[in-house]
Amino acid sequence: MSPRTSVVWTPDFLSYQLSDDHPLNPVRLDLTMRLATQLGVLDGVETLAPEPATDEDLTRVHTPSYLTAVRSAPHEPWGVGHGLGTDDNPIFLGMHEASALIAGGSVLAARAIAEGRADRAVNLAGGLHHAMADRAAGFCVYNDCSVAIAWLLEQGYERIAYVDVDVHHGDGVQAAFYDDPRVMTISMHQHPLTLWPGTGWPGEYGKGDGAGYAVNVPLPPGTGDAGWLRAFHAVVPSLLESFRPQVLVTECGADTHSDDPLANLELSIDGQRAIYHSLRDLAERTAGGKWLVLGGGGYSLFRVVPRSWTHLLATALDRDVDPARPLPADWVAHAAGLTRHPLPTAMTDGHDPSFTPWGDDVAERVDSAILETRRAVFP
Ligand code: TV1
Ligand code: CA
Ligand code: ZN
Repeated sequence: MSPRTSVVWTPDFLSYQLSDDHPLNPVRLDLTMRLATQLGVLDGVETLAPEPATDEDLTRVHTPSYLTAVRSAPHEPWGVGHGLGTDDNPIFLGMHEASALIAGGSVLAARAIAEGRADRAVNLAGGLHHAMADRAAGFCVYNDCSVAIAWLLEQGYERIAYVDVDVHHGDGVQAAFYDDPRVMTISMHQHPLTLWPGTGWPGEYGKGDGAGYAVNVPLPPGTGDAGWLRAFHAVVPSLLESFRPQVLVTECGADTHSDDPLANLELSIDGQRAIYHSLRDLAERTAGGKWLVLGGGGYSLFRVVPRSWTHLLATALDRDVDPARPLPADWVAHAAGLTRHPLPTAMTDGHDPSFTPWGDDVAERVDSAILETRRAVFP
């Protein structure tokens, strides 16, 4: 039987705009939905419109005093604290409402799966993995990933796996469940010595009952498709095979791409497409086909995110898009009206992600990262 996939979407997601010149520009979501629509990926797909997460949902993860601060910040911006009012997390009008709507979207996606109405559910506006219990961080106000996982635990789920392929460490989700063996968190990311937030060392493996249920794979700057996939396949499948999650939750930030302005990995669209296919395969093989797909970072707004996440949507819908597919002229014309950057012409970067750069010194350092992680989590 082919899996049923729900897509959570509302144009109101575009109101999560931290500031005019902020890298997390919602135009990337608008361009993705336009591209997926114009390629026919969303034909006949019913989208689910979210409600804002309730205080009950949010306080499974966040403190009540933080919610009060987020609500009041736009009106009382002085001395609000909680990480609010920084360059990364500016205060904006409607901040609570926009952030709670995204978290509500991830809860709705989780609910579609829990109620058996869907096997897979996607919220591309989600993936705000840095927000902590009591503070905003790294463009993230409410941690929708953690809020959705906490909701699933509340329904009685006992094993949730969270796999984070964003180039940044999934620190907020790791922290929320650090001592909880019901949630296995795995983050692949650029090495903490070279990228904010500076955590995600292999030695961070969980504590108390949760020891062994946090996994970190730091990758050297310059890691490309082959090295990234090599590290992933050396670590993630065997962990999920033994953990046997009831739901696989994935944070699918597209900021691993070589064009991304915020980080220094060197993946291509083709490598990212291969990641999404591997995640789908793992959901099928290890999680009974239950797959909750969240967005995340991705700051090459025109050249990368729309193509990468269109492949992600297509993967979740089992409507894989041929990399050779040209971009629709209407989409290119629309995007060309918004940027002076040259636009891509096809759904590929022309890379073969299975190509292995033998002898490359980055490959060697990827291998030592793999060994370090394996030593920490396979005692
Ligand atoms: C406003 C305008 C904010 C331009 C932030 C890059 C900006 C960054 C900006 C930026 C930027 C970071 C730090 C802050 C150390 C801190 C969605 C004191 C050109 C999931 C979050 C990265 C990644 C935060 C989020 C990082 C995600 N990098 N221009 N800020 N400073 N913060 O380095 O994981 O993708 O860069
Ligand atoms: Ca990550
Ligand atoms: Zn990121």
